[in-house]
Amino acid sequence: MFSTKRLVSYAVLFMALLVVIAACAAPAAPAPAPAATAAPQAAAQKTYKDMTLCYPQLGAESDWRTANTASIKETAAKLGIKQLVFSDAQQKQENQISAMRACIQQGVDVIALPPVVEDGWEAVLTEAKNAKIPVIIVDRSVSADPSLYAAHIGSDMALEGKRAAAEMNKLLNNQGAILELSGTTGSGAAVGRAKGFREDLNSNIKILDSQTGNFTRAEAKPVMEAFLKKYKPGTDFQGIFIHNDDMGIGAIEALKAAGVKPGEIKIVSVDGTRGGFQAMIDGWFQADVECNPLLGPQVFEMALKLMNGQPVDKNVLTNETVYYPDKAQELLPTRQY
Ligand code: GZL
Repeated sequence: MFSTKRLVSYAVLFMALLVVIAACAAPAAPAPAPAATAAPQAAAQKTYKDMTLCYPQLGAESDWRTANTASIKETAAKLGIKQLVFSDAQQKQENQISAMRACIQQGVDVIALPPVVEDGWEAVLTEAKNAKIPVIIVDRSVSADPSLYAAHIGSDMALEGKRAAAEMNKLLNNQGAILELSGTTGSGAAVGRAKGFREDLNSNIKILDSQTGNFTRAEAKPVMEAFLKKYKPGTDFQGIFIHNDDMGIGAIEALKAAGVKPGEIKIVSVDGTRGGFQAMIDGWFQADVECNPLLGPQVFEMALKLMNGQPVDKNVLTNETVYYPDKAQELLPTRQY
């Protein structure tokens, strides 16, 4: 028989064995929790002082364009942005594209492009996108795929054309013949206005002829002179649709020289500049469809949102109206452009 002493030793051995087995089978103690990591710091919000914005302006062809340039430059100065990279393309698309490429090279934060014409922007917009530089299309539209730019801010040009047609229908009592002095060929403004005008012009009013005056006084005057050699005012045509006030002022010079009196021919213009208001006061224009150039505040507000990765509306259209001679004298002193 085992002595008591031997039994105790066996028991101690057995217990030790149990402890060893339990230790081997016990799951490993969980690793200590990692030290809590701080939440990732939200990227600091960019401010206007951080902003370098590229504005490859299309030209200086009209009072509207001058006011648009002033709105961009004055807003940039007021907001105290880091840098406005401004250039004037003299109404040439190749100059605008070169200016954009220089801005992409510079690594600007945002490009705001007022495109001279609708087509031909895919390549440079793709380059900007690949460089992760958002592009805002300003004023006129582009035909490029909307995925190639962040947003458009500007006027509904077709609506402006429709408004002009409604005025012409009233002025000509829904019958007769008119001439058209259109804006820059292929520009979103001229294409849209012509389209909207034709959609809503009364079918009893004939568009006798249409020529471009490229949105300038200097180019519109000879076009009107040529029209007057071909068509008798009052007899052959009773009205003129003119795509902007500057061309209207050029046309008035030719009408005056041909002995036409204010009001003999019904003229509907577009923009609502001071020059257009004066032409209404003098009896030459019977209506002026508003097209607002003062887009600076909206452009910079949207640009800052884009810099901070915030969502923006894809198409921001300006609210516009039609102005008439009976209010022109009273409103002229209030006009900002
Ligand atoms: C319209 C703008 C046009 C104006 C013209 O939004 O692009 O260009 O109507 C200007 O006066 O030259």
